[in-house]
Amino acid sequence: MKDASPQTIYLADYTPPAFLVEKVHLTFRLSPEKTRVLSKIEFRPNPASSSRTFFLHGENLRLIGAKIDGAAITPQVTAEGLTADVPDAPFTFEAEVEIDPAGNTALEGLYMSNGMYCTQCEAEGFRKITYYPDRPDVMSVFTVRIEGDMPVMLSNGNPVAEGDGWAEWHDPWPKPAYLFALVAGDLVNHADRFTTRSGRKVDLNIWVRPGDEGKCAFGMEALKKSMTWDEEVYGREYDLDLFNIVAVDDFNMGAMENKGLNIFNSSCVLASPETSTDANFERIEAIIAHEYFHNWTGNRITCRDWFQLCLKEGLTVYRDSEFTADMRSAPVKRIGDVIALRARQFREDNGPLAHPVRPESFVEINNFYTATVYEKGAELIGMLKRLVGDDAYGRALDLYFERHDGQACTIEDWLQVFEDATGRDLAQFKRWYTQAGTPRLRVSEDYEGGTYTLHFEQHTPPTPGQEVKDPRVIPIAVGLLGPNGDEIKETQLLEMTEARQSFTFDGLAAKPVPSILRDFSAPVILDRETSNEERAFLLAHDTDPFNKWEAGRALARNGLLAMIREGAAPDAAYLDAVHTMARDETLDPAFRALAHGLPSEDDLAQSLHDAGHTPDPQAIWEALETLRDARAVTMEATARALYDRHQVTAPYRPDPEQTGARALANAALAILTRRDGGAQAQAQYDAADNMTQQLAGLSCLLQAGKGAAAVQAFYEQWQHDRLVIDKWFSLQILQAAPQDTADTTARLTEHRDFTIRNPNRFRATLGALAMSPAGFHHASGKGYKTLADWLIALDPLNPQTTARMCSAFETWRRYDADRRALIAEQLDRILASPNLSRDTTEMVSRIRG
Ligand code: 0A1
Ligand code: ZN
Repeated sequence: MKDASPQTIYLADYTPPAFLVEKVHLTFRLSPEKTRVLSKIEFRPNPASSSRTFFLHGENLRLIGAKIDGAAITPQVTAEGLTADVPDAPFTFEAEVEIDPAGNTALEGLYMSNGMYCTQCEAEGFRKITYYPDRPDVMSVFTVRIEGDMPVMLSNGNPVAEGDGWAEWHDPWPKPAYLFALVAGDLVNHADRFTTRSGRKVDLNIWVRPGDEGKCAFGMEALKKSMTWDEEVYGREYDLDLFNIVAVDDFNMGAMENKGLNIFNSSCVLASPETSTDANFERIEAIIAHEYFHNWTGNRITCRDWFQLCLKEGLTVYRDSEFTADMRSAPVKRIGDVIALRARQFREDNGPLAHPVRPESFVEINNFYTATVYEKGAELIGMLKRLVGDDAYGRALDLYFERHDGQACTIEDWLQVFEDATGRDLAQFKRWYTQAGTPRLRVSEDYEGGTYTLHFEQHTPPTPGQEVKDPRVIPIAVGLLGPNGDEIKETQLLEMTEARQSFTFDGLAAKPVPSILRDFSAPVILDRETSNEERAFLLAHDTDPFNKWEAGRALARNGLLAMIREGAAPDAAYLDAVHTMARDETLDPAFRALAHGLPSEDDLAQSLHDAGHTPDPQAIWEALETLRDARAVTMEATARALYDRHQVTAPYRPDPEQTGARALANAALAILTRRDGGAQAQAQYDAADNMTQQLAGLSCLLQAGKGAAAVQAFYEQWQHDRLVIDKWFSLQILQAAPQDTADTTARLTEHRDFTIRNPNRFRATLGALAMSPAGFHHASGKGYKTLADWLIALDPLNPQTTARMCSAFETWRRYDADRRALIAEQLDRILASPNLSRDTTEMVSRIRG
């Protein structure tokens, strides 16, 4: 329900909790509509607080009764919680409340998903389970008794005892309430075992609904690899005798790191070759690792308050990206991460939702699980590591774990550890946490008498609430190439600290070609006037794989911008360079497949906007189509050869080699489809024995306008599999021509398998609309209206997912007056909906501006 005046929470207002919790005992009497939760909480006054106000969060709870030290009390209850008079000494608070898991469509707190009970407590869901100080700096030891008629009943930590219709769990590690979890249902497990390096035997389980047992093996291997990696690389060992993962069909996010009982969106853990693509496998491996790594970076050391979210998320994303780089190809991982960072985080930084990695205020914390907090947060860790060096990073992390184990910490604590471990002053580095916006880095150069100079100038445009930005420390990795393409200066790290700064390189026989921001050493936008010849030169010769890819990407982007702005023909230099690279068998196929990708429609729209032009989504789409057609003409024979050479004949494995080969062959298939009208795609579709090949075939057939029969066949083959049918919904929308995108979406929302109640299905459908710029921004406005209609319908059921999906509108100010008016109309319509949630109200108000 909309608060009368939603309250803004400020970091500056943080005060320590008045009371700490020693121990909690919870009893759950499960019943779909009337679950009883009995709590017994041992409080003591916090010596670090001068307040003695006793306040417990609680929302949508029916209070049955409460006691202090065994005597019944009548607390004051509001929509946000409960207050009571309490002794100025340790005391026990007890309460009995009733909640309605079956009616909980918001999927926060205790809810039901396909007949199974499960919880989601981050960030502030525990207060929907019982009265409690629901803040991360209150850590306590939990014992949980579950009573119910479910065959499997799980909570955090270790099982203590069980009997007919009950089970008891104890978690010895103090934790904040957001890490609490409970699951009960008809579940089966895929079990395994891991022995830690100190010899602790850990039982591992992935719990799934009967029928999904065959989709657990990959996740289990990923879990064991993660456990080994964290021991070897960070010296972190698992700390319980049991680690449970549960797959849940209805889940707002990807997964959740609850202590000893991770809960996963089933799309992020269930995998089989027949139903999952290579990309799914890679993502599942990364998410399993991410949640596991949280056991130390998040659980053992947690956040003092939600403003510090990046403390656990930035670091854990960074750790999972290192893991993937180690398991697979480091350059391919880096390029993929930068593509995603630019697509999501740069976009966020450029618009009305821009906020610092550590925000200073929020209305609804769930709206701050963003690309900025997660992905830019991870980039900051990467920069810190580059600046201090690998050894010092290792020492700092050891000190972090030693000093802060068991604590709820801040970014100040984190930076202090680095200062103490390295003797470095990080005051300027801290600006990366407090200033929003992507810095622009302008570069110019001169060469005289053997000395080459690079001149840099940094500037960060204003963001909402932050007009002026101070210069940041920017680690710029640079290498130099000689005129013949040889590397004459290996990568070195320039440390820019001023608004303008120059760096010189002496003793050069000729003017070099610089390779700047290697490995994307800082999350900035590099602005350098250079020629296409130089880009083609770097694409051919750069030893840094990221910058090699970047050079090709810049060539493609420039050519496309000229096509869009000036009606130019496809750039011959680009076509030639990309063709040469495709044939270079010394290059990793996965890299070549990536280098084949073109800048996205959204990327081009932003580039046009940055250059002072109003992007026309239809013109962008047409330019991309024209370039793809031109490429198909010049590359037809090469594509044929690549397709044949990179067919995988060995049994399916989602490993980097096979994944790379399939990615390249499928890039070739997309080219061939433009020439053969879909004959090869149909053959691939018919012969496919795995989802990667089947879906690539289907996607090409839809692209060629020949997909009708395959779409029908695919549905019939997979209608029993929710996760595959999500792909079926998405693909039809993503492959529709722009004028049909909204209508296809609307038609699919009428399909009997569409449901507003399942976030995966909703995202597969409406999210696909939002991810199709030319269709979403169709001049008729029907894309905007379709999305707004569904967001308005979803908000009363699930505010969190509604609010997240509103970001589809965040780029609206880039577009022409007609589109802006159409979008404003929809934003206003959403805002005018009766009882709009706090989540959606905040998001739409910020977007609307
Ligand atoms: N901490 C989880 C993500 C997560 C965040 C919020 C949620 O509900 C509001 C659910 C999950 C992670 O980083 O994996
Ligand atoms: Zn996380």
